[in-house]
Amino acid sequence: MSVARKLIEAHLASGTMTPGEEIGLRIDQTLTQDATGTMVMLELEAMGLDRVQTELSAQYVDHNLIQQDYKNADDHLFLKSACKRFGVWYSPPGNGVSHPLHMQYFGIPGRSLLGSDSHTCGAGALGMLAIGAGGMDVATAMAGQPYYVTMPEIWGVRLTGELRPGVSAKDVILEMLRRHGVDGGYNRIIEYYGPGLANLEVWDRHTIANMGAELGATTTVFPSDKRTQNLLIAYGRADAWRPIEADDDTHWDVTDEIDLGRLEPMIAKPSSPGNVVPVREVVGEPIYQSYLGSSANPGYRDMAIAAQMLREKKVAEGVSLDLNPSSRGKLIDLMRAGLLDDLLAAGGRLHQAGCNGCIGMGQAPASGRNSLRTTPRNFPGRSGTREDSVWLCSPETATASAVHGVITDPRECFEEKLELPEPSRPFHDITIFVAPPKAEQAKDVVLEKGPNIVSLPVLEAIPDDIEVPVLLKVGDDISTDEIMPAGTKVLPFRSNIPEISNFCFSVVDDTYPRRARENDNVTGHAIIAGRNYGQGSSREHAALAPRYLGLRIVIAGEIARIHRQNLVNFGVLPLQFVNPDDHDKISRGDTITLQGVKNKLRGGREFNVKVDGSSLPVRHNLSEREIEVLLDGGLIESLKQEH
Ligand code: MIC
Repeated sequence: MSVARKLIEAHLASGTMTPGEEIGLRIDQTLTQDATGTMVMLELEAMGLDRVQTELSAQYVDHNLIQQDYKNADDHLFLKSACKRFGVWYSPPGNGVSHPLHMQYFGIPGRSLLGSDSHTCGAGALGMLAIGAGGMDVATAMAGQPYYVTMPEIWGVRLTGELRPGVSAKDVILEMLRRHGVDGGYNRIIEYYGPGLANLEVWDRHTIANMGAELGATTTVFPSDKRTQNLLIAYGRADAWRPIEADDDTHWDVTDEIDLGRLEPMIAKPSSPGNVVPVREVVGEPIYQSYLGSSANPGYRDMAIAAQMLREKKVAEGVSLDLNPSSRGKLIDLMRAGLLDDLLAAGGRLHQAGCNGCIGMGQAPASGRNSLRTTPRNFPGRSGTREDSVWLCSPETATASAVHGVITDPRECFEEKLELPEPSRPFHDITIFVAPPKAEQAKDVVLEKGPNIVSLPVLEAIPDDIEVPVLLKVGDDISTDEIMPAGTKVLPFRSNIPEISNFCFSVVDDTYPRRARENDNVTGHAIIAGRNYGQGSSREHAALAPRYLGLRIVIAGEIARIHRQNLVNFGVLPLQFVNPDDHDKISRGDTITLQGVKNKLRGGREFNVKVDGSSLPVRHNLSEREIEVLLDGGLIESLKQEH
């Protein structure tokens, strides 16, 4: 068996491990961050939960750090009180990004982790079954229920050889994206194995696992081996280690191989993580910004390599070198090693540990100017600048380019490989978290709700006969950043659905919220989309806010896993075209009619919808459980009805 199947088998609550079938997974740990966590806590309140039922749940404040008015700060207080109330560990602002912190402080090989952030999969680096999901699914797991997902195929990627100087883990995942594109991992778990692993530290593996999300994969896993053990020993957590390896005769559903020794520096051009080419093809492009850090390059080595490359050098005039340490501890480690000096003396701009510009919270580039980033995503406008031009690359490429002021192949900066040993005593101090109080004390804690914290809207169930206009038609690869943007103007409203819904689709068509409100008084509406609709972030706001505005049906070429689950959780019917070309046959303003929804969904996978009188075949891939959730009016209603 593969590591992935061993992990699934150990957590299987329902179903069989047949690819394509729905399985239920027992969840040991959960992770939430502030941008999705406020909704999760409101959902726990709406469910009437007393105390979390997981082995461990942790809540991180890493997104909304700007505090330009009371909203972010109110959210932080709310989250802290909710953590005390429900029995969750709280990580205050300043500690850093959820993913590296969780892996370092709470990660345990062999355990399952569900997180309301699509990059939760980063913890797969430690041999965990770590999956990103929408907030409602995480709230349900916190309440002790299984997480339901389609049993994925296991995609074994054999690594051989050793990375050459100037090439690093980011180039491995960019090569995967070059080969397979942003939907290459659909309904698959990517598992890395083979002799090349011996040369990849756990933080390198984290980079590769993190951006498995960009391939649309259910998750990524690595074995738990000697390197995993060494990492846990360094953090004083030796007891957490246990070995987990794939068996020699493992059967893989899909296979691939990468010779690390032949890999060259890669870069994703604007504005998709799948738009990857070798760096050598784009050298000489002038740059405005080089951005280091984020959950996609969170390790000590990722900043340390930049510091070494920058020693006694200066950043080119006019280039902004933005330093975003992933955690308080990594910043302290760099400082203790004297490397922070090199970064700052060269001209770096130091930002606080957190998500920051990765999700458009500051550091937005000048319009149309090239920004090179080690972050995981470059969807249009995500940086905060509408006409942005963001490229994704390794710390080596970002640093070499910062020095020269143009995109530079970093291999020319290395005569030999630089040794970057992890600090022998890295910073690790559990008291940077607030531990949850005992159950007896927790009962009396009152949730602190500032004026920006608005309870969940009550939504009615889907009617049995639907007749709705198409209010929006979009093409392929629309990300949740386009459906429900983030950034400084929008993110502070994550705990306020009526307010945040005003920003829905503003990148694509800013008349949508107004038109939807006008129309919702009448009937509700439909959205038509192409392939890979809803890729990217796990934010359930991308389902809940359009639903609040009256969205009833999405018909798409294909809907990305987390977004599809979020639609179901909030009672929106996700359908797919049987013939992808039918996308061209529907226009904005057409009327979609579907009569007898209940019988149609229960009666089979394919049926016809009427589009302005003519019939089009559509299909659903809902499990029986999901059909009932949908007909009940969403997951909260469904859970209430079970009681
Ligand atoms: C992202 O990369 O888009 C984030 C920040 O991790 C999001 C979280 C969010 O939208 O709050 C995600 O992927 O889930």
